[in-house]
Formats: sequence, C-alpha cells, structure tokens
Amino acid sequence: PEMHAFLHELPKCEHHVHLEGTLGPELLFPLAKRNNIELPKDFPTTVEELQYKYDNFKDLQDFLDLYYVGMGVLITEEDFYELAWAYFTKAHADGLHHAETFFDPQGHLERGISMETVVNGFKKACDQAEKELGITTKLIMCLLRHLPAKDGLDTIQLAKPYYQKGWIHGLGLDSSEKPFPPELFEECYAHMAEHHPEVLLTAHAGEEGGPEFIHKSLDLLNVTRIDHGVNSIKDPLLIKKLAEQQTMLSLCPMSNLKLRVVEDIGDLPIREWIAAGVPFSINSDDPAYFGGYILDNYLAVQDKFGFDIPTWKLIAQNGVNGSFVAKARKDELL
Ligand code: ES4
Ligand code: ZN
Repeated sequence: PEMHAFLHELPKCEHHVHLEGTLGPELLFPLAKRNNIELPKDFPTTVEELQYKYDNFKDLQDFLDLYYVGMGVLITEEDFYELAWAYFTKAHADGLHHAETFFDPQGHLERGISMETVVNGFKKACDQAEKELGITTKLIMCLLRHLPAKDGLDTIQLAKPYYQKGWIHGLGLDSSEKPFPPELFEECYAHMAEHHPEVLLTAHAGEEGGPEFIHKSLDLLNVTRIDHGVNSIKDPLLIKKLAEQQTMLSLCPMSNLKLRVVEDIGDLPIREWIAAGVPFSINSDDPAYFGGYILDNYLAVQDKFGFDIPTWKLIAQNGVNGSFVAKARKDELL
C-alpha cells in the first residue's frame, strides 16, 4: 500500500498509448448504437464476451484483428474527443503528468472518416487535458505497416497542416510487425526528416520482430525512440548502442504479457537494461484491451521486481528525459 501511494505520486510520463486502444466496452457498445454501426457477426455482443476475448489473445495479430474492428464505431469528431478525454481523466487519476499519445489515422481514413475529424476531436481533448488536468500532451501519428508505404506517404500529406500548426509532434509506425520490416518505410521517414524536421520520429520495433528490426529502425528510419524494444536484449551490441545513444525504449509490460511476448512480466529484461544504462519508460499501450492503465503497469513491474525508491526515481527521471518536450517542461516534471 505504501509503494502504491509512492508510485501514484511519482511523476509519470506515458510515451506509448494508442488512443484507439483506450476504447473499452463501456464506450464501444454505446458508440456502436449511437452511430448505427452493425458490428461483424462474430463480434462479441456482451461485455463478458468481449472480456473473454481480451483475456485470450494468441499474439499481436489476434489482438489487432479485434482492435481494427473495434475502432469502426468511431465516426464523429465528438467520438474521438470523448475517447481521448476519457483516457486523459483515467490517466490523471493514476497520477500521470505527461502523455504522448499515438493514433492510427489510416484505420479511420479507410472507413471514410476525414483526417480533420480525427485530429480535431483528439486535439480538443488534449487542450482540455492541459487546461483542466494540468497534463501536458503530444499527438504522435502512426503509420500502419501492413499498408503500403505509398499509403503512408499520402497520409503524411494529409497531416501536413497539423505538423505546421504544431498539433502533431511525432511520427510512429505500428501494426503487424514481423511481415513488415522497417526498411519498407524508409521513404516515409526520409520525407519527414527532410520536410518536417521538427517532427520527432519513433517506431514500434522488437515486440515480435528481432533485434535487427531495432537496428534498422535506428539506422534506416533515424528514429530517436523505440516502442517496445523488448527483443533488444538478444543483441549485446545493440544494448551497447542504445545505452551510448541514450535511446529510450517505451516498454509496455501488461501488453507484452497479454500478447505473449513474454510468459511472465518478471521475464522482461528490465534489470539488464538498468545495469547497461539503457533508458526505458513504462506504458500501457492499449489499456482497454490489456487490463490496465499506467499505474497498473507500474504496479505490475513492482510486483515482479520489487525495486527500491532510488530505482523508481531513476526510471521516472529517464521517462521525463526521454519525453518529446522542451527542457523547461522537463525541469518542471522532475
Ligand atoms: C499495437 Cl501492441 C501494438 N503493437 C503494434 N501495433 C499496435 N497498434 C496498437 N497496438
Ligand atoms: Zn503499441
């Protein structure tokens, strides 16, 4: 209980949460009704059935299949706003101070929803979170790696006004990892580096893919952060490189457990990263699907690793340092 209070108070930053992954049954079913969306025949019809699915994912793809159908209930700007606002209020109750949130515009564009609808809704919630909750926020647009790079480039074009306004701060890469290696998206990342150098670059790598996916994300996409990065531990030279460059990994413990990246949260290479000086943060990924928000993820790590207070302070400090914010805000967060 003492540690619970301490971890609640610790200045936590989240760097890896998909806003569409915060869509749980309590909003999914009402939105389906409000928007007259007919869910597929094999989609669960009760909270209990949905929960059963959540508790039994075989792997990343098995989760993604449900995730892409789930987001189909999001139609209006108000829907996107409500989704993100509900996340910010939950995260705030968990003691979150700073949130960098992913979204997947291609999952909406392909259903005929405009970039404007998606971004306006999310941005409204971000502004409200800053004003009413005192949380700082950033939006990171992710490209879906199961779609062609050409689609990614088109999506980047559509988002241009929002980089220019400073509404979108980062570019990420997500979805099915193994069949779609980082090099497929070199052109997308090169375009961003050339035309929008102020936009920070990250990519999912080393969740199901091997350490070579992390190497290639660093060397070919020039990312400054790695999302997941669990499989970095299989390559000592990579560990050395991550430590030298102080590249932060955004670890998602409960996600890794639910998607069977590891058998047990205690198997995550956290002690090894700390010993090697590899910075990482602790994150919720798709909290509605994986059974816990940010504080639950901290507690799950504490349950298995039993870290002392200085270690937790170091973890929090690394999270602040690795955030996509100016030095003044970092000083404030610490
Ligand atoms: C995701 Cl856990 C995970 N991995 C890859 N892509 C994703 N999109 C949403 N959650
Ligand atoms: Zn993710």
